[in-house]
Amino acid sequence: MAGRRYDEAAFRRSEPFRGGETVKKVNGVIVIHSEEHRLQAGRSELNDGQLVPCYEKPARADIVRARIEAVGLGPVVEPTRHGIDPLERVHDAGYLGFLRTAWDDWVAEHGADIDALPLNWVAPGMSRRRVPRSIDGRLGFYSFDAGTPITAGTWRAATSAADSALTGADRLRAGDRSAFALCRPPGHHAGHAFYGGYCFLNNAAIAAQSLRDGGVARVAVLDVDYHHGNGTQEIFWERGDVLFVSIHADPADEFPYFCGHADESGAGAGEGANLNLTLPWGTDWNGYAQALAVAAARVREFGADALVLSLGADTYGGDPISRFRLLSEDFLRMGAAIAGIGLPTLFVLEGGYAVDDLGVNVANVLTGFEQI
Ligand code: B3N
Ligand code: ZN
Repeated sequence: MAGRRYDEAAFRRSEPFRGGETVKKVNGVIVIHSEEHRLQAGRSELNDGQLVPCYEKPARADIVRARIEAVGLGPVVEPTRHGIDPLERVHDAGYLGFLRTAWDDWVAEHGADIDALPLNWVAPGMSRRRVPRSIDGRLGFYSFDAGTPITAGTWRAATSAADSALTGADRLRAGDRSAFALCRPPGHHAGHAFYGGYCFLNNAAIAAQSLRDGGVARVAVLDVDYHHGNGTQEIFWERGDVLFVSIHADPADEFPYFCGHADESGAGAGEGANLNLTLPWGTDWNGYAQALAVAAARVREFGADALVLSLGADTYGGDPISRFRLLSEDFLRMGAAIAGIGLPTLFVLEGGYAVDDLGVNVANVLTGFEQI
């Protein structure tokens, strides 16, 4: 596909969608979504020393879907089941086995009245050589935070989200210019053998690997979520065939804290195929657009044949857990800039917790993309 560059003048002639107004129908981007997302409905996460209601909740996907349909960005289709094999291309088989039975194992020990959260983690000098037998030990072994409850429906919701991303990858391979995997739970914090940050299976990484396995030679993953995609970075750290670029809040100040610094560039065959662009609290569109231009240039230079876009909208100024200052209309600009990279693009939903505005912000990215 020929590269189409972002044209600010053309963008200014288009109408920003802000919600409430009459919406203009735009060209469709296929949206893949499963109602099974609502099976992941955690009751509480540990935050500021207290158990508080989960920020990552079913209403997030519902409002995105509603807005997509209101602006005519569909059709919305169900994912195709892909089974365990494409998950094992990215995740450790032991980790997947743990995740599949974790809820039942937790209930056998603690009952079903509370969600499964870890309490103990391994520190330097302790051993990771043996996977604990106890469910409490295994929760700590395979996780990195206490904000990501495992519930009765976690496995089914997470595998449905991965299936959405895989179905989107299939569409790109079939020749579509774009697809949107409306995933819940999100994925970019989940690594080869760990969960955290509301993520269990790394939907974007699973889709990127599926594109590679389907014959796409070079794949780029661009992560525009407010938080660093530490799981995606870890999965592709030593890979020269998958570029990972992430624009995010400086981990010196923000979750996930221990990963995402600017000097992390990959290793082995992957040396140079990892780029972290860190931004300070308070970043608005001016600062963000500069980083996005650097990211887009790196993706073009890499010579990617397809782009997987980890789409978090928690860069929004109204987000309750984040500290950037993007406006709803800036997400149109973001979509247009992504279109300017000129690659078949699979959008995969990640974070974004300002639920009332999340639908507008996510749909604006897709609209901005489709209008270029
Ligand atoms: O970072 C937080 C957090 C920060 C501020 C909060 N306020 C002001 C109420 C609440 C929580 N929590 C740690 C878990 C963050 C997970 C982020 C998941 C995500 O969106 N990844 O992209
Ligand atoms: Zn995020």
